[in-house]
Amino acid sequence: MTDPQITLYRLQACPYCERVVRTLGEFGLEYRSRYVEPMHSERNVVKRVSGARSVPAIVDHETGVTMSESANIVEYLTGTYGAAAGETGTGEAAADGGV
Ligand SMILES: N[C@@H](CCC(=O)N[C@@H](CS)C(=O)NCC(=O)O)C(=O)O
Repeated sequence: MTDPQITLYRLQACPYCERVVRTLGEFGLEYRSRYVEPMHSERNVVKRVSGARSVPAIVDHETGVTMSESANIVEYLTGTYGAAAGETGTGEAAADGGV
């Protein structure tokens, strides 16, 4: 059995996290949820991984990408795994902010 490709750091009833969960589901991506401490000051695990205590945060073990901020995560997942990703190449537009 292989480990899921993505680890999602999340919190129960966090709408930003749910947005990422929906996107992961949309693209059929396998992920493992790691629930962080509700107390912000105690979220050392996610802080170590992403540099921030806020959730959601993801680690994509396939690409080596780690990031937080739901909008950035959704953009990354869409650019990398969305329907258009195969057509345009590698989702570079999303990765560099489309500049
Ligand atoms: N702008 C962030 C907001 C995320 C957010 O507010 N998450 C809450 C939990 S629902 C949190 O971790 N707050 C603590 C913090 O932002 O440091 C995003 O879209 O991901």
